[in-house]
Amino acid sequence: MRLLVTGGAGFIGANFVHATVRERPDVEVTVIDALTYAGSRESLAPVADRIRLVAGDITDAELVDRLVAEADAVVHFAAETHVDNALADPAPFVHSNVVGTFTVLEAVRRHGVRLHHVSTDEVYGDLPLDSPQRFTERTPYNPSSPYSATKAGADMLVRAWVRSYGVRATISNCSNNYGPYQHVEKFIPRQITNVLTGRRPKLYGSGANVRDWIHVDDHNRAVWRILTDGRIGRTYLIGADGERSNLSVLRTILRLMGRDPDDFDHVADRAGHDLRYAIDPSALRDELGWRPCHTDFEAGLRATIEWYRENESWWRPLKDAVEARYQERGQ
Ligand code: NAD
Ligand code: TDX
Repeated sequence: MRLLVTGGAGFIGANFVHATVRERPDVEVTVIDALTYAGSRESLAPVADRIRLVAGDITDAELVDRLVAEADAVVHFAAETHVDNALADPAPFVHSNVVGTFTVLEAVRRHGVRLHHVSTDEVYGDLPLDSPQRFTERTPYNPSSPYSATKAGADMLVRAWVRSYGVRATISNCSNNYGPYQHVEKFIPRQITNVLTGRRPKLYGSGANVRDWIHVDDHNRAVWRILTDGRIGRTYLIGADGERSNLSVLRTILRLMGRDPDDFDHVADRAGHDLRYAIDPSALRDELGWRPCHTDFEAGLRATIEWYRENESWWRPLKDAVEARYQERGQ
């Protein structure tokens, strides 16, 4: 199989490429990635001689058309992904997430190539705390931020291209990922690297907001299951029953790193901050038999902390600029 991976130099995409090279030697991987601030060649360095990396933008229709024509399937991760950046400047989100997905769709339509589109649970908006309600495939879209609105728009384009043009696509909406190679702007790596650089971790608001955590390798195993056995036109929700408040995740990180669990700062809350995300993954489990392997969150967090300790050369060059930007925003 010749597989085109968009955004393969980012967090989830790079882990996907590593796992694919490791576990599926029959798959020929080409990555297209614009190598924005969020993508790096270093994330693919361990597999560099086993894949082809094309530096390019997914809105470059001619380039995308050429790469799609050479592929049997496309897994589409490329996107602008950080909510705080979207609040500060939404323009790149419309460009990459909406126009980028449109460009990929037009190419797979022309060449009849199978597409899996990677999306987020944030398209469903948020849920009240302490309620049994969780997101399912039938939950109406209700995005809150410019990020989730552009991801929702991209999902809608995929659905329309399936129905109107018969494009062979599936969609997955996953909860919050953690693991190696995640950019230090995101919650868990930011706090780990704050401790490692002698800074105090920063919690938005009271920390009562709940996220549903999944290890990135479990997400990527689900993507492979859907790519091989998913029903065309279907949306699958991916989650691992990992609901936790931000406060409890932060206190666990501090404890695992040998710090006082109260040694952090409360900072300005995020505008429009979604309260709670929670995925009901039963359709994926029942129909495709997928189960998460990383069911011990604390063990996964410990391994992630270890990875950041051992790979300072990967994140250190990014850290000061990220913190300077947060400081400007009072966060
Ligand atoms: P990331 O920001 O770490 O990586 C995104 C990658 O896309 C980067 O390598 C970047 O250079 C590339 N990219 C951005 N715009 C591009 C463009 N116009 N052309 C080509 N490449 C471009 O993001 P991530 O966390 O790995 O997320 C990957 C996908 O998974 C996204 O679609 C995101 O919405 C989705 N997702 C993420 C999470 C999460 O918790 N991180 C959860 C659910 C879904
Ligand atoms: O320093 C921080 N302090 C803090 O309390 C940061 C960076 C975040 N937070 C909070 C905000 C959120 O409630 O932690 C939670 C997680 O924040 P992010 O890592 O920014 O993730 P989130 O906004 O939940 O979105 C993530 O999950 C879904 C990804 O960034 C998205 O790309 C994905 O679609």
